[in-house]
Amino acid sequence: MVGFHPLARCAPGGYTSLAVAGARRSQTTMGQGAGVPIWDEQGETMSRDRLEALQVERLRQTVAACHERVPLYRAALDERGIGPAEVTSLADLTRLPFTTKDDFRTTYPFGLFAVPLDEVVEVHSSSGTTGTPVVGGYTRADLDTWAELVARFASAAGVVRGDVAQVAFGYGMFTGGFGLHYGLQRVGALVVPHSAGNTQRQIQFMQDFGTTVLICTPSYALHLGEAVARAGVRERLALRLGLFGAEACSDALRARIEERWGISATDNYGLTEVIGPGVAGECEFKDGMHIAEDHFIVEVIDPVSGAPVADGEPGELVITSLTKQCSPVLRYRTRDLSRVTRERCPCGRTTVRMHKVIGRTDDMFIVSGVNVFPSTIESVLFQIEGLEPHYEIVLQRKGALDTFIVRVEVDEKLFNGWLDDLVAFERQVTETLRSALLVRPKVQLVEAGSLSRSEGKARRVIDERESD
Ligand code: DLL
Repeated sequence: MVGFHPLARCAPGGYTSLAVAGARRSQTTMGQGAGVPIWDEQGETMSRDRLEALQVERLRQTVAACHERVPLYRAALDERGIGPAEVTSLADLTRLPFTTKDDFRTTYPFGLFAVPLDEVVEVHSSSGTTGTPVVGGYTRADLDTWAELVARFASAAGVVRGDVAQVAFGYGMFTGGFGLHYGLQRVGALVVPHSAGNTQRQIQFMQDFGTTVLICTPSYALHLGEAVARAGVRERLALRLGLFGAEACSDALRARIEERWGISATDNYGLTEVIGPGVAGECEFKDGMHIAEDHFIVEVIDPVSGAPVADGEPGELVITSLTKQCSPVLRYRTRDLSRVTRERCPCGRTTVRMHKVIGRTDDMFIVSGVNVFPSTIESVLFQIEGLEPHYEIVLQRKGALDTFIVRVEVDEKLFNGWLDDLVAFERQVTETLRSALLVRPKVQLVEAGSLSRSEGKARRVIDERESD
């Protein structure tokens, strides 16, 4: 990545919004939109002036806690000559130091905690497949905040008391299972804590318990949907909503899932370092995820220079927590690329919205000087008739040259048809990808069902370059 700007010369992602139908029962306050339930009217519809005053006040408290109780933050703040007294407006935010994943790793496991251990009641961690895991801790009050934040996006997506919500995220160190569990119970749903995997049993419980809401990664939703179709039991299910998160879900993938399941699917975003799920989530208008701004300040910066970018421009999300007691974060560099909009949403919420994550600065790869995001490849593939929504990208190195293979499943009918047709189709897919990405991949069309399926976060990119 050195020498290349992650956002230069990459094809833009599309952000079309899909309309959602369906009037909903609601026991919460209604927004100004089409009968949108707003879980926390006060927190979600505040005027800008009030919100910013609250943010400054909470930012000052957070900086005070970090300075007083976390040596790593104290050193960084002292070095910049800034303490809580200097935080008098939101403009002071940019004077604060950035926090990175490395800071979590060098202080592993509890070095960033701002409360004594006997006040910590729960910890979670990221999978740690790429190094030392990062750990987030929660006090009782943090768990309460977390439940509220998840309840916000769950009810914005249409979940109400009486729903039967099956959580197919992993329970354990991953924040997805427990975070959704707490929030959905807060809304009043009956929670089925199934956890990830065991697809046949998921389907059995969905039928037996009358599951109305499915919670998992979008890739697992696809996999589960295929298994339901194979079992021929879709009509026996009461499913109407999908709350998907933890990995990128392009609009094209969402459309496939909604069509196959016949449900309304929403996206939600979060990360272990910050709290887990609950940072942002879509409302029924599905045009960006509402950021819980009374709990987090989200900046968008140029990932190379660190300078802020204008609203609407893509950049790296940087998140500061405002209410987290156990592990507060100052200007955390997420490595997630997205953009924000301040335009008012018809739902009535006044919060800034972040668009779908375009990719991660560390996901992006460079071929012939062009930056390629896996999410762009996905968006293109999923719009081509005849392709199945399962693919993988293999990165290879030939001499000094990086190349990539896009392996994608094809509709059974096409695969079992004429070879000439298949070859022509492969050429068409290659050409479509080339014109969208500005570089030519090697495309391999493979039989439906032949690529591996994931039960959690899908692993789409296989990097074979190191082993050369
Ligand atoms: O994935 C938290 C979560 C759980 C969010 C359940 C939503 C639902 P981590 O395992 O720490 O935490 O992974 C965080 O996942 O930096 C993003 O790169 C990615 N990610 C999370 N949500 C989304 C999303 C959870 N909606 C990392 N779209 C983040 C795209 C997402 N990427």
